[in-house]
This record gives sequence, structure tokens and C-alpha cells, in this order.
Amino acid sequence: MNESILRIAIQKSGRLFEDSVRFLHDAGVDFGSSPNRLRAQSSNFPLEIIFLRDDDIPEYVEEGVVHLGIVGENVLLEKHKTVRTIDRLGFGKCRMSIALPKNRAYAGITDLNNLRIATSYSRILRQFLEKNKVKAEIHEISGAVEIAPSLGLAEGIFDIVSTGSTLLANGLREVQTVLESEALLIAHPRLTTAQEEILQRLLFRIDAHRNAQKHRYILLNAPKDRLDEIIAAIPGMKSPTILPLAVEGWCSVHSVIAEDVFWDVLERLKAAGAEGILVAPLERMVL
Ligand code: PRT
Ligand code: ZN
Repeated sequence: MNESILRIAIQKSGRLFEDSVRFLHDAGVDFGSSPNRLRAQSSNFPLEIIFLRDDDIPEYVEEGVVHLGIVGENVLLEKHKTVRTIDRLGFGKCRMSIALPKNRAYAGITDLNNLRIATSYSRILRQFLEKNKVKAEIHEISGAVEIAPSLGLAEGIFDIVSTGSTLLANGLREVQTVLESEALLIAHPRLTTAQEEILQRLLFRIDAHRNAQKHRYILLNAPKDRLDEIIAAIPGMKSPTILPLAVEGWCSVHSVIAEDVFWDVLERLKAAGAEGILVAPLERMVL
């Protein structure tokens, strides 16, 4: 295997595809993406992108056919492959829940005893039932799980839920959340030193993007006689940059502030006499 390049598998098409592509672009990794292609080579980073079905990604990563992968935690847990979880990516969020026909009473986990539950995620369900000492029958099916109760195949289902509208449309009610899932960045357990270095470079870029998202660049004019008050109002990275202005008695103050305190800071600055306040997004930020 070529050691000077890393391979990452992302979903070929489906719910994780767009966010996975955006994730790589946010990290500054450029590549052309045509949905019919199976692989793409980044033009500016030592990364090759392989497009796969999400179900295949954990195994490819475990075997080292690819070094990295982006996959839903639900799929990773179900496939039970030995990989390293590097990061939680904050997209592809969903939960895995047990649902019952909407009129069926449910007071707690023990009510699942003796039920037949249809699912395509039998490992996750089995672990949950065993942990809670519930004796239910798992009926494994590969798709369209939500119609199993109306066909008389099972009394309940265990499946992915997002808005809940699929359950509602099938006369089902979510009664028990088992797992909260999101997309994960996973890696082969043993990378070579060269591969690990490329991974660290990728993570550094991702961090720089995330930090930038959480901050704003702020620029304002301050009357010199109230500068102390203005500086005190800015919880900046270090001390703000102060530059003289052509106009006597004024200076320009530059700093970076966290997104979550941004409005409070703005109000305090205004009250302290700041004028011409400009706020700009940041592209990248290294702390
Ligand atoms: O072709 P491939 O095998 O790669 O894709 P796939 O069809 O197996 O997966 P895909 O693209 O549907 O989902 C990929 C991943 O997205 C899942 O493994 C989850 O990690 C995540 N995800 C997030 C979801 C949902 N949200 C989701 N809503 N996966 C599936 N759904 C289903 C849900 O089961 C329901 O049937 O979408 C339907 C709509 O959900 P409601 O609750 O909004 O009605
Ligand atoms: Zn799949």
C-alpha cells in the first residue's frame, strides 16, 4: 500500500454523502465529486476518497483497505468492527428506538417481554435487551421494518428515527430510545507513522475550521480616553491589537471574540463609546 497517501471511505450516496463531502471541503481538501465515480484523488492534500455503501465502511477500515471512514455510529455498533473512533462529526444525527403500535400500552421496559421485535439492527437490539434482562424475540429483516407490525410479522420494531413521521405514518409510537447516533470519523487501528502524520494534519485543519466557526473577528473605533473600559469589555484571545487612527483622540481596536458571547460584548462596547463596530466571520483559526 502506498504510505504517503491516506484513503478515506465516505458514503457513495444517501443521508451522509453531502455532509461528508462538506466535512472534507471544510478541512480544505479539494476534490472533484461525481456521484458515479468510485474514487477521487484530492488535488491539494494526500488523501484519496473512496465512495462506498455505508454498511461496508467499518469492515474496509478494520481491514485497512481504507485508513479512515465516515459512518453512522449505529452502523459501526451493528457491524462490531475493530476500529478507532477519532471524532464525532455532529451530522447524521438520529436515534435508534423501539416503537409499538400506537394503541398498545407501554409502562416500561418489562412490557417488551415476550414481544416479537422486527429490526435490521439485531446486534444493538440484542445487547439492549440482554442488558435490561428482557426476553423478547428478535425478528431480523433487511428493510421496510416499519411495516412489519401491520403485516403481523411482529408486535414492535427497532429502527432509526429522526422526525418520527415514518413511525406516525405507519401507526407506530416511539416508546424506548436505545441509542443516540451521529456520524463518526473512524480509523484503522494501526496506521504507519507516515499515515498517522497525514491524519494529524487533517485533524489540525478540521480544528482550525471549527475554531473559526466559533469565533468572530471584531474591529472598532475607540475614543482613547475610554480605551481601558473598551479593552475590559473584550474577552479576546490575548490582548487586542490597538492601532492609531488619523483622527486625534481615537484608535482602532481589533480582536477575536467567541460567537456565544458576541452580542453581550457588542452591547458593552457600544455603551463604552465604541463606534464603527465591524464584525466579520473567520475562515480558519489556530489557537
Ligand atoms: O446505500 P447505503 O447503504 O449507503 O445507505 P442506507 O440507505 O443504508 O443509509 P441512509 O443513507 O438512509 O442513512 C445513512 C445514515 O444516516 C444512517 O445509518 C444513520 O446513521 C443516519 N440517519 C440520520 C438516518 C436518518 N437520520 C433517518 N431518518 N438513517 C435513516 N433514517 C430513516 C429512518 O429510519 C426512517 O425510515 O429515514 C426515515 C425517515 O425518518 P423520520 O423519523 O424522519 O420519518
Ligand atoms: Zn446502508
